[in-house]
Amino acid sequence: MLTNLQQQPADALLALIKLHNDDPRADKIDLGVGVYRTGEGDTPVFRSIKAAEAKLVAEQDSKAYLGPEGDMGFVEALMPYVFGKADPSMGGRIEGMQTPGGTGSLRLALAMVKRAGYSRIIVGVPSWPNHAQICADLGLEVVEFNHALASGTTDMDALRAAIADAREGDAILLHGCCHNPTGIDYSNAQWDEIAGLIAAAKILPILDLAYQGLGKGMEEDAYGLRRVLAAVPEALICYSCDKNFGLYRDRVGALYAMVGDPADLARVMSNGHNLARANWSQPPDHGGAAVRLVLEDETLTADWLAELDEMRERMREVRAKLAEAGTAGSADLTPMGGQNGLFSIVPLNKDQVLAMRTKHGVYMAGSGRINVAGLTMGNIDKFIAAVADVTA
Ligand code: PLP
Ligand code: TYF
Repeated sequence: MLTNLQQQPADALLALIKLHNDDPRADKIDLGVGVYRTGEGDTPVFRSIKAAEAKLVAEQDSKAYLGPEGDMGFVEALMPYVFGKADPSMGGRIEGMQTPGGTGSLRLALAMVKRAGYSRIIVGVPSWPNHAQICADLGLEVVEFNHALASGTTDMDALRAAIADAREGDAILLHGCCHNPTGIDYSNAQWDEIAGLIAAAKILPILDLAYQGLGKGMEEDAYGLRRVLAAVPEALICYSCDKNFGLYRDRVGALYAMVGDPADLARVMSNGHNLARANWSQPPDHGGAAVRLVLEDETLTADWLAELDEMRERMREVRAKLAEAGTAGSADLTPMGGQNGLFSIVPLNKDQVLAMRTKHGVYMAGSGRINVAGLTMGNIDKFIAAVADVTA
């Protein structure tokens, strides 16, 4: 019977890791999977996390089960950063739970909306492929709209039309900041409008915040999310700490639900707990505990924020250098200067992306997406020359 199973494609992004590793060329460049890299090309463990981990090893006296909600100290310590310091639970309307990464959070959020009776999820495309994959696995219909224009700005008309066409009882999945794969985010003025549109259409916002602090800053990157939450009665928030604490493989995330009446919160969250038990029982503890220890300690928190500043500044330098290059062959790199986070799309077709890899040893996603953090002052000129060559 198991032989009835059909062959499934490998994750195209994760497959690039192996292709890159197997390439013997010394000057190859990995711009594939989205992990931050320093100017030396490393993805080190954060100083603040190393210190928290040392403390954890010294002080942790039990590894007994915590329950499906995970480490609630971690979940609550994060809330002022996500929802604002003034009233992080919005009057007792928001509660969270720990999940295995942002992916686990999205899985729970989408399973929860399915259970609540939603059947359609509105998603701007292109998006992170796992959004559509999880929806497909849960039998949720994805209604697509165009996220961005070739000129490098968001396609507000497409978003307005998608919301105008929405039915009451649809949900909309939006990237809070640092859009993956385009790097093209809504401006604050656009978020103001989006919040009103979502509220008027009475659709459920699901906000995916996987890169807070990697765009413009921790507060700035939460603007859209907070604006939408202030306008609507209910929302789900899918959070990842895997990029902004550098914890990728430790799988650290959280799911938050906001409801209109605090009296409904425990019942709604009991569905998150119940779905977690059916999926993974309990989240892995280590990474979330390390984040909690960082956030409970003023010195470690300050160091973590300084590390985030360094990362953001380095990516800004790379983006400024790309924009400064202007055009490479027929590809306009200028818009990348104003885009946010780890990703941008180089306007290349499939053959050109393949030529980048085979001829120049530059590894990037088939969509033309690059991980901006894969570029350094040592390899950026080679990258720009390669783009010029394949688009000449
Ligand atoms: N959401 C988006 C838009 C992402 O790009 C990612 C990927 O890294 C995630 C969520 C989930 O990240 P993780 O499951 O690694 O925490
Ligand atoms: O888009 C990226 O590169 C990151 C990392 O199945 C990632 O979001 C990519 C693919 C995947 C899981 C994480």
